[in-house]
Amino acid sequence: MSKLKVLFLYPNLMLQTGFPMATCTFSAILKQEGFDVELFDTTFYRTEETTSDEARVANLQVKPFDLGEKFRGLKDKEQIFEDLVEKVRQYKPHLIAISILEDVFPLAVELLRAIEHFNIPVIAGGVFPTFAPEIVISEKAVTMVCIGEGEEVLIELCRKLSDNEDISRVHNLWVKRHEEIVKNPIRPLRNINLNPLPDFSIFHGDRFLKPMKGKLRKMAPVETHRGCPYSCSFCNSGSQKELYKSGTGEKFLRLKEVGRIHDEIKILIEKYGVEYIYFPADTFLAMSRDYLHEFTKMYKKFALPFYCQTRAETINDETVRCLGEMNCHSLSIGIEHGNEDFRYKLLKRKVSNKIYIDSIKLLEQSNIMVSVNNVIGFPDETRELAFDTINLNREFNAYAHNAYYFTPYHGTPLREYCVEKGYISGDAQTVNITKGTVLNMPQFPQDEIKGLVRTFTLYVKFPEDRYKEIGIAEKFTAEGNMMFKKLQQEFWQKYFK
Ligand code: B12
Repeated sequence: MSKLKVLFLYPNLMLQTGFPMATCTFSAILKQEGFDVELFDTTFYRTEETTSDEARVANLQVKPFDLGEKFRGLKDKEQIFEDLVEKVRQYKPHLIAISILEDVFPLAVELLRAIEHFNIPVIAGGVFPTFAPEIVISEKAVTMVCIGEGEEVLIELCRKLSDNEDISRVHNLWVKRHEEIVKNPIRPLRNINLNPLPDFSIFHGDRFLKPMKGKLRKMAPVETHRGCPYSCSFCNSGSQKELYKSGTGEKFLRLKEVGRIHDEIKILIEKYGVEYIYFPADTFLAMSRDYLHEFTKMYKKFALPFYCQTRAETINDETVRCLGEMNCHSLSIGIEHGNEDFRYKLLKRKVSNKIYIDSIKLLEQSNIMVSVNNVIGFPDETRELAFDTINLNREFNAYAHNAYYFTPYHGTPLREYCVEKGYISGDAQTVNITKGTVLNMPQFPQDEIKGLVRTFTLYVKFPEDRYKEIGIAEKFTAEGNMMFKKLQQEFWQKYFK
């Protein structure tokens, strides 16, 4: 066979810029191996009416911003399929590799069906295929599903395809063969220090641009960790740990060597002119004191502003000092829910309200812009419980108090709970966390959840004597919408000048 050609497909939400580490890393690895790689990305097509960033602006979570001229000429959704077919016709790949998060699975299926007639093998990987392999493999257009990490799978698969060898025994893969599905065991975890600098060049250069706190920045992600030490019941990270604990007996959480991170950042600045870093770790400060000191010493030399997310328990005088020395610009903390009992029992998140309040107050004394993330519409939640979240948020001053809809992702313990309780059907498909709830709960109707998500920040920031007006703004009636618009204007004037 001539040089093996791989076409990566990245089904994305409209204008959700920022890079997926997996696709960029795979591209670098496969190029290193001597294979040819190209990409088809849906980011700049009009696949939805509004972007998730616009939904955040409407719900008063981020400052209104203008993405600028560059982002105005989006192509229509129909055009995607024509463009994709044309791309496949011209490039003639030997393998199509698609990365899928749950909320873009329907789009992924549409894309794959549009090119099914080319009869090119398709490998699907990512969090959704890992935790819902039956659903993904049952799609006719999919040939193989990768469970777990993909680096070594892709290397082996491409070598085998290139050498015309049997591909049905590649570990981590579920492979369709005749009428059966071969389910191979999980292989050991990847040593992430072996990964080369992700290849950002396969994506359009505008993918570097990301609105951060009302300003468009040239941003790139740098992977420091893989995995999370915690196991919250609504997140996929706990299930990753379980997958490998039972599959290979290994610990999923790994940290990259500081020296490797240094080299990546240096290239990002020198080669790509990056001016802002995003550390996509689930819990950035999940590191030992020694590692933190080594990291701080290394990063201080660059001191590029950066964004990261961490847990409240990791915030103390020392970590705040280190974040300051490194020039941390923005940090998110997941509050998730304001009722301790509910949080401990249902969400398996054992952190007290006191720790939340103390950690955010400590951060208030720094220059770091802190956002807190909250969720409304958890299974069994009531309006009263949601007000516990509002009341906890009223105890401190964050730059943004975000509220998202609870989303029952496949592979999370809370999804199973939702099915058990009859809040969703077993085959329910989730939607993006900014777009609505899929749970049907008699004690907490969908419209009430929607009303509270849109007014959450108002309840947190406005004095209690305004609650009557906010109550009106919760309703999706002409009067409610008018009141919401009025309060929204007032909020922007006051808090997002
Ligand atoms: C960084 C990040 C982002 C980035 C980049 C997203 C991306 N596609 O990588 C941004 C900011 C864009 C983002 C957005 C969102 N995210 Co996010 N994000 C993360 C985070 C914190 C780290 C992901 C990461 O970089 N991991 C490192 C890479 C290397 O791992 P990986 O992507 O899992 O890929 C490995 C394997 O899955 C596999 N693999 C992946 N793709 C493929 C493809 C092939 C062909 C093969 C063989 C293998 C393979 O191999 C990779 C390496 O071994 C995770 C949490 C987590 N720990 O995973 C959440 C996570 C992925 N995000 C999540 C969510 C919900 C979202 C949003 C909906 C949130 C929002 N704000 O709207 C959006 C959705 C965007 C979309 N396109 O639909 C959920 C996904 C749940 C699900 N089941 O789909 C996660 C798991 C967090 C959670 N709640 O549990 N996110």
